[in-house]
Amino acid sequence: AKHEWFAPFTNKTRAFVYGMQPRAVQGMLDFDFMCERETPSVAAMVYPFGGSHVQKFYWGTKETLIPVFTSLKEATEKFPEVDTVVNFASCRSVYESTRELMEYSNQIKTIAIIAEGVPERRARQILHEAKAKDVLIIGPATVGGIKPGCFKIGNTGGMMDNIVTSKLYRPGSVAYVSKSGGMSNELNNIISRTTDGVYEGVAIGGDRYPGSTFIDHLLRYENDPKCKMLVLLGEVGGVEEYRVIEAVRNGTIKKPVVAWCIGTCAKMFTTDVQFGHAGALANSDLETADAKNQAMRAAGIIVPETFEKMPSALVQTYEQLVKAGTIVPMPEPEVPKIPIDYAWAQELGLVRKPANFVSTITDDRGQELLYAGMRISEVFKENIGIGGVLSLLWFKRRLPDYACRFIEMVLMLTADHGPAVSGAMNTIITARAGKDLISSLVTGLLTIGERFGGALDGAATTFTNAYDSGLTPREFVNQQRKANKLIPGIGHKIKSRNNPDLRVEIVKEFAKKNFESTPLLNYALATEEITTSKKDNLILNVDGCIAVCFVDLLRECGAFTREEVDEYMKIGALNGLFVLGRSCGFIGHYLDQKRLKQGLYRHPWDDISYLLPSMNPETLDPRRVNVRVNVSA
Ligand code: Q5B
Repeated sequence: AKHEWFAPFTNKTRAFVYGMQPRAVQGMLDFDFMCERETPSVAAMVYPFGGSHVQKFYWGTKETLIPVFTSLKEATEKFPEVDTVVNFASCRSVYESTRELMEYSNQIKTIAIIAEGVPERRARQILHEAKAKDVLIIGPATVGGIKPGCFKIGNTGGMMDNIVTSKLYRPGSVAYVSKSGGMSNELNNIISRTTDGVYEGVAIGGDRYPGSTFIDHLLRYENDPKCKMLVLLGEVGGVEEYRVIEAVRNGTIKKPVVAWCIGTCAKMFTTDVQFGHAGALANSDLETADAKNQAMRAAGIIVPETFEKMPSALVQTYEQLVKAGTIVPMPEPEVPKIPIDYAWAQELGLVRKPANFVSTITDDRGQELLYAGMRISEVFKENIGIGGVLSLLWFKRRLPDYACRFIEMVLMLTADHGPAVSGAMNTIITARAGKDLISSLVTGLLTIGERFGGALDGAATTFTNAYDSGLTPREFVNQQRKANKLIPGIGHKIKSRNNPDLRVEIVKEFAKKNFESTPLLNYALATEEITTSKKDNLILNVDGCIAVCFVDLLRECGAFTREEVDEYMKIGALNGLFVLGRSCGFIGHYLDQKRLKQGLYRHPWDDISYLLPSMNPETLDPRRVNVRVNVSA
């Protein structure tokens, strides 16, 4: 967009942000929206890494997309109207990137350099080249600048509420130049309280060799008819204020200037003091704040006695300009509503919303991860083991030591039962089909169910109901048989009374030794007496034994109410023990197959009976055979 030389920023200014700075971009867009700009001031970001893409930002309460280009060439081609760049490159790369930006000086006319610590030699080279190419440089080591109602460089002005308080959403008549963001914020505040507000403000940066200086900006303000009053906030160190004095003396600057140089306290120190900015050190008497304040006062610049008297100097000067008709105060527009980010509003306690999820077991938001309220460091300090961790994550409480040991024992003895069991088979076949660990593990886990490994909850519920309702084991077995139901937890494919499952023996022994009492286990063993009298393999199996012992544990350890125990049975906690334990084995089988480089498995034909209907339909379907028999009879 065309603009006068003295007004590089208008409400049409479009900029690139160089570097991945989404917060700064959002701040600029929020400012634009507040100022009722028609288009966002940020046209695109330029970021050499990660490929060109788009990023989502807020435009008021709606969302908009801002492109990110990896090259300046692409960005300038796509957005020929952009003439300003806010360069967030670090002090290490800012020289190269600024020089690259200046290669587009037919388009890019203003560059703000934010980086601190730019080597002075590099800063001087940039300065020199920018002059030759007629590019305005603001910085380095600056927050940038702001033109109310028009444009904001990066993070200038601070948070949105600060911008509103300082009325930076609409133009005033006072333009200032300072060195840093902090000084600018101070001026934004003071000027908004003492005059009709800021027209424009630039912080030139605290280094010794800023790309543009006080005089460059004050001359712009002097020539800008909309600016009526100038403010300069300098500091100890450097001689740039003398160039302003000269301009006032020779009449180049005619508008009233209110000025102050901070750092007058330097004289209280016996040695030379380096203040915060790299350039804030007086190398001669001329560079002291006192000398500069005196010289400015002598030249006719309005310099208060102290910085504290700056507001009254501003009020006086402003009122004179109003009286003379130079400034005509405008009616205040409505204070714009600032859309606040949800996260920030929540932090301030301004909004609440019902959460979509509730969790009561872990919390990772604080400095330390919590398991049911227990710090992870405590988990290790107290050495609670995997049984203790499980008691926290599954049952949300610390269980007695013997209970934790029982959990660990269950995990250990269900960890595997060889490659032949159905779940392990599935894992192995899947691994051999070339699938990954998770897929192979999951196929094994999906096999766990009522018949294989997943009979714990069923066994717990069935035995408990029978016991609680006062059925004798015999009555219980008969009832199940009558209902044509298998008893979960009874029976095994290979284990039997003559070939006992030693895992079951270990569980029984532990429970008998450590639990308060084992009424459910006793009941299940009495049931086993009956079922094994029918068939040798109808033993209390590993699922059944763990299940009844676990109910005994939950009921007798004193940590749970009866309702809680019932709920854990209902919601599948007990099957969780087998699932977790057996995952160890399935992963082992997966790794084993991969290690052995086993190829794709194909089941041999001779292990499958192929009985297809077309071969001899009448003999294949027993129902048809019966039909034939009946007919012939
Ligand atoms: N009958 C386990 O069946 C098996 C009966 C029953 C009353 C019963 C079967 C069963 C309940 C589920 C269960 C967990 C399928 C087992 C595990 C983990 C594992 C696995 C591993 C590991 C065995 C023969 C006769 C019939 C049936 C009667 C059978 N079960 N009566 N209650 N529960 N159990 N699953 O040998 O009159 O002749 O018709 O489903 O607890 O999975 O190592 O392999 O660590 O990985 O094929 O240990 O018991 O018996 O079906 O031929 O039946 O016994 O009614 O009577 P079988 P079937 P009848 S542990």
